[in-house]
Amino acid sequence: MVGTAQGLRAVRAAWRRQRADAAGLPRRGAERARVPGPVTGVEPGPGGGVVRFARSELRVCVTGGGAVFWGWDGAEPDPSYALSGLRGEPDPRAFLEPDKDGGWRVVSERVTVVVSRHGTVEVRTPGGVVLRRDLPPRWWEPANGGGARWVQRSEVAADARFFGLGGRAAGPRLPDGTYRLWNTDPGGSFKPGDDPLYLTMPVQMVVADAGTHLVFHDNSWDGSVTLREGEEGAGSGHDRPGTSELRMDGGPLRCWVVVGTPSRVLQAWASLTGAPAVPPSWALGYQHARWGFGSAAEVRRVVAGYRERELPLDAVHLDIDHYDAHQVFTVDREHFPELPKLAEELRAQGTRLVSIVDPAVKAEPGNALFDSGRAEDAFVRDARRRLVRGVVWPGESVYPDFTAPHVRAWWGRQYAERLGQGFSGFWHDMNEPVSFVAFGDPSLPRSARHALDGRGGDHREAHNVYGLCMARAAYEGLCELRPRERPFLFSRSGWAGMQRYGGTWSGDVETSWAGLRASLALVIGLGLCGVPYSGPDVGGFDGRPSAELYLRWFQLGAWLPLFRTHSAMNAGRREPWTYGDEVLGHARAALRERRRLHPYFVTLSQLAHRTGAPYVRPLWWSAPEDRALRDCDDAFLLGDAFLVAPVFEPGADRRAVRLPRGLWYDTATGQAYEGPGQVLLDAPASRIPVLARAGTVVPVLGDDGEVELEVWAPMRGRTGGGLVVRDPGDGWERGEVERYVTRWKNDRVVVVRETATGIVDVTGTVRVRGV
Ligand code: MIG
Repeated sequence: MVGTAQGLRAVRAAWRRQRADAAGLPRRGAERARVPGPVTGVEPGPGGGVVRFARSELRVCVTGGGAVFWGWDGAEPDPSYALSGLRGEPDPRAFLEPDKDGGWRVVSERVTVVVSRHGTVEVRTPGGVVLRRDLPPRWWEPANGGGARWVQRSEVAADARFFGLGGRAAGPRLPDGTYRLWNTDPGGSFKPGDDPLYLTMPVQMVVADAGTHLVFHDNSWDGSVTLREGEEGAGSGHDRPGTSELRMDGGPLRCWVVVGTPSRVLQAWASLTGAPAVPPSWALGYQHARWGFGSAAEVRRVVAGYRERELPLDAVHLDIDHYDAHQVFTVDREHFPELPKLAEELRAQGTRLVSIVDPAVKAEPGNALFDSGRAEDAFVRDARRRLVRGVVWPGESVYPDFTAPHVRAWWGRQYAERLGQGFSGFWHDMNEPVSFVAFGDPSLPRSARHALDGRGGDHREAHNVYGLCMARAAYEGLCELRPRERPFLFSRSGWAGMQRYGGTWSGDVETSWAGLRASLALVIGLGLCGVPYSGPDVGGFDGRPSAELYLRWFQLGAWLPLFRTHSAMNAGRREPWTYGDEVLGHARAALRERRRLHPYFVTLSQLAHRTGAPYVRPLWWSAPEDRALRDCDDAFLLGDAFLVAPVFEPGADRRAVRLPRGLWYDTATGQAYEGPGQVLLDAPASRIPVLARAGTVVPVLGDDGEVELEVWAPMRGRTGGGLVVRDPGDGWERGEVERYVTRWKNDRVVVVRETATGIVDVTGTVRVRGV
């Protein structure tokens, strides 16, 4: 665009905007540094109390669930965009009590918090081992008043590894470096190392020999985290601890820490921030999207292509090219006439329609959405009460302020139009939010005003929760409009707690082998931050993958919660028959296996809702003490049953796989391997290695279309088992958790179901493998 007259105008406008933005923010001027100073007194209270220092105070509260809150300078847990209504009560038995050297401590069943005389806060296991040491924070306060910037430096064990921080392409184990906390559209496809991306979160999961903990700094401002892994002294020298340094441009210094096994930590996290929404059953199938179907006729042709080749297709996603002039909540009626009819026709064939939804509203009187939003005073304004304008797909646009309740309600009502067109699900895009004509950042000016649910503030605080609040608007709107169905939505941007409303996807990932790797890193990392439903654009977003890369991506995608092919406007196509007959055959096998495992994905989605456990887990999930597994990012666990080892290299027909302890069966050959250790497995073009844990019980779809149980023999002399939740349909029913136990009896594998009233032998009805 630059170089054209229009481009020059846009660049000049961007400069003007940037200057206006700076002018709209309070000038920082001289700053004074502050640290807490020495302790001056305490005030015990339920779960902890308040420790006073010369120049600050610290509120500490341990909840019965093992989560610890602390806040400096009077910060409390509320208000918060991350927390759900429910959270643990203060532990009634825990109080501040004197510790040595003039410090104070709170002792509870699961965790001990020790506050030193100068404001160092240590989180220790009940056995006294330090998991995290937060040094006294340091604030910089503008001499002429206003909010402080601050830094919190923390130490963790020398062997600790860092995970999380939202969707990070360099993960899942986060290498040393600085990670910005500012949701960003990279403005083109991304690859490993590109940072930040669309979805950041101040959530760290730290795994060390001494234990696992999660830290959440409940603060949505711009900031950064600098991580540095520690080093062990190896006999001679001292250990150098790992460090994490969090710098925030403003907002409260408050955090939550949860301690325990990975599964306990995620459970406590989900109870703090909300249970992950359960996607409707069909959203656990295979979905296909394209930017640029261009017409309903083309959609029909593509869907017919799937049918002719007997490839199951559960949903088709329409991108912005089906809008009228790129305006959300409209339809290009010339190319997509009678959308409801198309939706009905596809639905009859088992394929739903999903619609992209962008937040930007074309700023043009006569545009119905603009007019109705203006009547509601729905759009973001600047300090002088003028509408803030950006440039997005519809052209010059304004942005709904989703941090205002009345705006969320207004926006939520707009989904009635989408439901009327026959759409069953929603794909939120561009909600970092994006403006192509930048204000120094491809987003809104930092001085833009937001309601922040009555508190009032600017974009510096609202930016990172923009996508989260948009998801809330849609979710709540859909619950009102269609109360008997669970909404399906997934969103490019978001923040801590977004799992309450839906999932996400990996955005515009580069079409390369490196992109393939990054796309898995995002899914694992987001799962550890409490967002279990996600997946990549299979095949990559841009360009055209080689047949081999496409196939390996497809084979990975088939084992991820959101399994979707998608690509950019001018990129190569992503239908499985585009890459020749051999690829088509192997893709068909992957699709069939996905369909066969549908009842298992349903179980995982129900368990994620109940326990917070992500479907996709790092290999160390049940063995965080196994150091080799912490460094292993090329494979993952799918629930308790499977270990999936994708192929990330061209030309590979075998790969090394690191196994956690226990017995594992190669599901293709039935061959058993004992972990811990590394094995070399065949990975021909027809499949990627998938191992089943000995003793596991997996619900699968039988040839007759009924759910049956597939059981992998336990290790001799050991027992196994599994949980199963049957598909309760697309409403709000929860389904019952069925518990199975497997064991050897003489030379036979016996399977029983444990119920409240007793034990039922179900051996006769299951299929046993691995014997
Ligand atoms: O500026 O709607 O990540 O999935 O196809 C690009 C067009 C806008 C970015 C999304 C991508 C989508 C595309 N969108």
